[in-house]
Amino acid sequence: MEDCIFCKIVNKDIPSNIIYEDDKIMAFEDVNKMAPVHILVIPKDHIPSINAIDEGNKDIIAHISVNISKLAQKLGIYDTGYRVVINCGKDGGQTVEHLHYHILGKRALTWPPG
Ligand code: DGP
Repeated sequence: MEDCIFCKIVNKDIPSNIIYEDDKIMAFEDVNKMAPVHILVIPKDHIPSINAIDEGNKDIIAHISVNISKLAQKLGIYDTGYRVVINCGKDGGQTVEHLHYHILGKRALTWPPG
């Protein structure tokens, strides 16, 4: 997707602090940190939102899932805990239309969200 900011990050057209990368996914620091640890995990393929997850791309989603706790270990939040957030659509607060998992940690996070 030409005008997608996260596709540009995947293609290294926009710089980011990359935490992890393989052939299917990328994890990088969120530019607008809401916790001492705040990264985004994205599929390299352009999937617009959680609404677009289906049988055809479920392997990428599984791959993200198995990597989340590995990333938590790498980031030092595996034992203290963390939150994984996927915003979807306008009411969900999604501002970038490329599926992304926020991983937040290294502070106590309030619940419920506002
Ligand atoms: P959401 O509101 O769930 O769509 O979250 C989008 C997040 O993406 C938001 O926390 C800020 C982050 N973000 C937006 N543009 C950039 C960027 O160019 N670089 C990085 N690293 N993060 C970005």
